[in-house]
Amino acid sequence: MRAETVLVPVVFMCVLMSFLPAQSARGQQFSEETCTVQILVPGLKGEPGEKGEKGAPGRPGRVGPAGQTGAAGIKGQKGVMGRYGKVGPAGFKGIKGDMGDPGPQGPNGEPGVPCECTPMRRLIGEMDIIVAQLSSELKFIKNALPSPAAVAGIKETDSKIYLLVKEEKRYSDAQVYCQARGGHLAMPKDEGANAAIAAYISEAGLGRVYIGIHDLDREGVFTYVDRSPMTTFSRWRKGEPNNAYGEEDCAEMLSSGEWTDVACQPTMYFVCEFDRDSV
Ligand SMILES: [Ca+2]
Ligand SMILES: [Ca+2]
Repeated sequence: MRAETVLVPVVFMCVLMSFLPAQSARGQQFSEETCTVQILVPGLKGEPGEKGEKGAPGRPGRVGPAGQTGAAGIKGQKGVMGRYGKVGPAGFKGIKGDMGDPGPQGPNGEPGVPCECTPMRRLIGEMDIIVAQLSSELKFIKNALPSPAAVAGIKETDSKIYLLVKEEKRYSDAQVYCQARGGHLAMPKDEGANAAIAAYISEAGLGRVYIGIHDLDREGVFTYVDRSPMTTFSRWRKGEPNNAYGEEDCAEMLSSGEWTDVACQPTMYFVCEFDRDSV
């Protein structure tokens, strides 16, 4: 490479000089002497040059293949606590707890306003008595009435309460019915009681009912059903008691208030009697 570089300028110079006009002897001489050298040989190899400076960085290479998966790293530290989650659904109702301790005593109230309390106290006392009486009577009615349809209300006097029972029963069963409710068959012992029972029968539209009079213990000797003697009062109908057919040992009251002796086996309505004090 280096030899070719030297040879080319020599050949070029010879060809150029042959075409140029000869101006002088010196010029002609020079032309002939120069072009006589026809052998062209490469020059000697020169000494190694000095080491060049480091070149600029080359262009980036191509992207290499993906590397292998690395080994597992060391477990990190526990993170900070996260936010609270959403509120869950309500749970089941728990068991009732024990009663708490009594609270402290409250402050004293305001002083009351003076008033005329005596009349009010008296009124309240009277009302208490009425309420107690009504409660007692209500209790009695609930206990005594078999059903509302079976009784034509009750009849009261100052000392007695009468109950007309519209259930037909024999004399003995009627007495049992009245006794079971704390009373007995009606025993009219004075005109007032007799009139009250008679009115009761009449107002109910009835003709006759059993009352508590009989001669079951001794024929012809009538007593009240509680065996108390009949001494000062009686309202026998004219011609009664007659013990008809030899079998009339019980008594009924007519709506007129008069009494007759009748047999004890037939069933009919009856009137019970209760002491007001025991009700
Ligand atoms: Ca008789
Ligand atoms: Ca008779």
